[in-house]
Amino acid sequence: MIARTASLASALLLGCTLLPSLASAHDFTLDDIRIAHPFATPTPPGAPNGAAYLDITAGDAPATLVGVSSPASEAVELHDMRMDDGNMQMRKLDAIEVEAGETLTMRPGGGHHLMLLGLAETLVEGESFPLTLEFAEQGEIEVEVWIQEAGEGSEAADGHHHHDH
Ligand SMILES: [Cu+2]
Repeated sequence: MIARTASLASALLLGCTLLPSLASAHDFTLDDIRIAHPFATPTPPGAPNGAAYLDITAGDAPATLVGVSSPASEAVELHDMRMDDGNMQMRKLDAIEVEAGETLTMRPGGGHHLMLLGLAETLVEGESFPLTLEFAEQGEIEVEVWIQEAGEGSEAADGHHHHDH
């Protein structure tokens, strides 16, 4: 468990300093829940785990995320990462509740994220994979997760930052 925790933490910390470029944001809706730009950061070859991030905006009713699954990994857990006594601690949550009208933002480097445990394949930049989110009241929605490096742009540049490859 210690080795696993350490590798998870280092994978997450890779994305700590900069946010991914989200110039081409992609959104999904389920009832009045909005899921904005799901993404995952690339993993080194052989890495057992990865992490995915997305924003959830609840509509008139609260949105309670109770389960996530994906062919990209054996399991997907809801995690929260916080500083505790100077150490980054990750804990598993049974659910993530977003109040009506609120937005939950997931970003590398801390807070909520979706932990991909037991990756089927290395997460390679430029590729994507499906992810199914299950909400307590509204049911399931499948979203497409883009794999992108967390090293370009910034939150301030979101929507204004364009670049061609
Ligand atoms: Cu985690």
